[in-house]
Amino acid sequence: MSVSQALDEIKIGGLGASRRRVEDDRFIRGKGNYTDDITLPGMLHLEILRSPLAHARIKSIDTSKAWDIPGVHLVLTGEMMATRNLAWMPTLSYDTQAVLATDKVRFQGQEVACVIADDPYIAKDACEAIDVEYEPLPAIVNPAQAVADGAPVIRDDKENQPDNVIYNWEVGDKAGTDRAFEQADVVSRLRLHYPRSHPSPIECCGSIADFNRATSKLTVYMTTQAPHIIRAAVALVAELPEHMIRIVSPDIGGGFGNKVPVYPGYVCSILASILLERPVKWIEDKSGNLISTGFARDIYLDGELALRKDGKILAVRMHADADHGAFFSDAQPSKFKIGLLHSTFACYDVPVAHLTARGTYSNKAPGGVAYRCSFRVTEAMFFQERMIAAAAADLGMDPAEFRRMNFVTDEQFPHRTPFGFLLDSGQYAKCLDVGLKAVGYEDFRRQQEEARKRGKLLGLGISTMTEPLGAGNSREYDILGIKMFDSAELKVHMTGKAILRTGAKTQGQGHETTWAQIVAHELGLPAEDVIVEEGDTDTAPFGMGTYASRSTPVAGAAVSMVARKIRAKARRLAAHLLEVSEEDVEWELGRFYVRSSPDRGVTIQECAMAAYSNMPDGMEPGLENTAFYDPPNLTWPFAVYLVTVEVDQETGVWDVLNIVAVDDCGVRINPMIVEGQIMGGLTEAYAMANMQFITFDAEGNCVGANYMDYLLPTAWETPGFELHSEVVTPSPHHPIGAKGIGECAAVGGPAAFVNAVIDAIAGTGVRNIDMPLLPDRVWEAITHGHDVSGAPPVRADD
Ligand code: MCN
Ligand code: CUM
Repeated sequence: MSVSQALDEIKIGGLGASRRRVEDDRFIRGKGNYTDDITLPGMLHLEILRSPLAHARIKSIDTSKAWDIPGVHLVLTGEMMATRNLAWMPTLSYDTQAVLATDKVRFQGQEVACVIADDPYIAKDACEAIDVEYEPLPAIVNPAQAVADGAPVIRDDKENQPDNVIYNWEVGDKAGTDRAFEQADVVSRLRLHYPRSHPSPIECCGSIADFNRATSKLTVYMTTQAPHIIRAAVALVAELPEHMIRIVSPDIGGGFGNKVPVYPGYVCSILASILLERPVKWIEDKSGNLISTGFARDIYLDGELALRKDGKILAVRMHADADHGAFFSDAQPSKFKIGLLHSTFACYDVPVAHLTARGTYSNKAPGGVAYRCSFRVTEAMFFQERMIAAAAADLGMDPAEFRRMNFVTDEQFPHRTPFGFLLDSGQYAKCLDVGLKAVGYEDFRRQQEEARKRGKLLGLGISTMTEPLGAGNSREYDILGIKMFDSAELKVHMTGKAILRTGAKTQGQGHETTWAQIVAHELGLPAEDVIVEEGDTDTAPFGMGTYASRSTPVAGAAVSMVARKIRAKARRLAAHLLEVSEEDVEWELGRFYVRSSPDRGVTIQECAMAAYSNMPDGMEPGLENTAFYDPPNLTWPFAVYLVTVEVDQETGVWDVLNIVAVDDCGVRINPMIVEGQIMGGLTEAYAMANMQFITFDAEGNCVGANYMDYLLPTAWETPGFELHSEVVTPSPHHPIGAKGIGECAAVGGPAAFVNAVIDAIAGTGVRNIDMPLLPDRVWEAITHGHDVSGAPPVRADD
């Protein structure tokens, strides 16, 4: 793009414009329209009774007192759900999940019954009036307990499930990896636990189901990141015809993966509305959200690097033990049981690798995948970068140099990883150089030496990452057999104003702003002339929703493609208006002109008018179209994050001195929004590394299901960031060269913080402290010179 073209684009809010977010007008003014803002005539309220125990047999449930409370319309239990075959529902990972417990409760906070009443207070009181008699069973809170001899079988509801193992899975070349290890000069090993974490968006989950007996139509307003998938799931589970189901995602107050799964509350509100023929609203409270929905991570990683003494990585060997909770309900679109964990070490040129993974049940809320993650890529990159730091230390090599010598080089793209992924493009060494310069690497190392002599602990952590973003393509990715692609529909009105709809669903990422910029880039219409709508299955074209930072790589690409279809038709209209043949018409941003006399031209707006008022003979009127986009590959952004810290030896408290981020996500549609995504991701990374404590005791009690322990950093705690955008490697297969960015900083960030703290205490012999690096853990590591595990169960006095 020439400079003058780029300036023209900025003028109309096109590609590269840091256009202000149009959605923020309503959000900042308190005029958003969230699920809980919606009130329908005659609407009732649903509250859920949750299990206080992690594992117990249900002996009896007495709901009679709840029914007697004035204002109560319905009390639902598992037994009643079972009469409609709805006590259990299928999960997106081909398991089953209890909607309301029948035989046993399997985690603390599990849904046992629910009450539908005139208002939420009556419903809550009535929940408390329900008597449940439990017979407690021993609880399992980690994979080692799950597979121990004599462990109670959690899923005794299932046939052919004699134990707590969900799967054993492997990928890579075992024999080749074994051979490479035999030839290694040095073998470096690391084990760690990536703790449970929770997306905790500001808005909790909720739904309003509205079944209309007269029309037989079910409308559900709900907090979902993927409305069309929910429609398919409701059609299957509730056995309702698909065209009689309308799912609407209104404004969403943050998703972060929490709003991908299907929750019992949704199902109960739907059934209640069908039974009562009135709208039923369910809005979760904060503790309900924290204790029962969408956990992520909880994985034990153990791996080895085979190394040559000059620093070359010869092979990677890795084992993962994933704790999935009581139901295997991962909402992830791959056929790989462990998600995309095997994207680990993708940015390094590793000749051979082997990964094994085992999934187990435990007495915890189901979870495993979704929190700003692209399905275990967060764990993959965390392990990779912690392992790289440990290996560099074992070799006595500089960690930056060690990375550089093992990176996939610019000439190697497209690069096939040993686990089978195909990397599209990147300039890894260049990003690292920018980062090292920005952080003042050499200088910092000198300061660190000097400070150490004075008994002060400074540390620098590096994390580099690449991430497979943009599920699918449809050849390799599907959900319940529905192939992964996405869509966009563009309607250009006669005055040149337009409405764009996609199959994605923004939850704060800014699609209403950025999609209009893509249309502006492709058609030359000012972005402000394009409104963007998502989330209503009756109007939006079919799409797979927003997660895995797939919107830009897939739906965003569909936006380009549909705009190009519109432009192709506009070209025919232009030729007609200019009275020349189509081949003689040239395009520049917003205007067609005659090649031989560039002064003779028509604007895109004039073409739009002609589509309704002056089309050539035989041409179909109107200027509307739809595009479905099936990406040929994932997009692979790259990033380098550098963090410097000071650790206080006496207390274990650590402070961040500096954070430098170099992100290459290809072409940036809206640089300001991209920076916002990176800052948000780094804030979450900092929170996970520093302060977010949510775990379990030996009885399976969830410790930290509150914002006193599971801290959300505010502007006060959050350090400042220095962001760099000078490296741009377009994705070769994306129509505008963009790659995803939404998760990168949350994926790559945590290792930079942990590496910084471990670097600061180098010399103590400590290889690992599990997140969160709470002061007492860091203090213990320094004082006793040993690793500190964060694996549950925690001691009662913790
Ligand atoms: N963008 C851009 N140029 C690029 C890439 C992206 O301008 N080269 C813009 C996009 O147009 C979009 C935003 O950045 O407005 C994020 O785009 P993308 O990387 O495609 O990610 P998605 O839109 O698919 O968002 C999903 C991603 C995920 S999976 C989680 S989890 C997460 C995240 O986004 N949840 C979020 N960021 C979040 N941000 C907010 N505010 N709220 C959430 O719930
Ligand atoms: Cu994995 S959390 Mo996001 O993909 O919605």
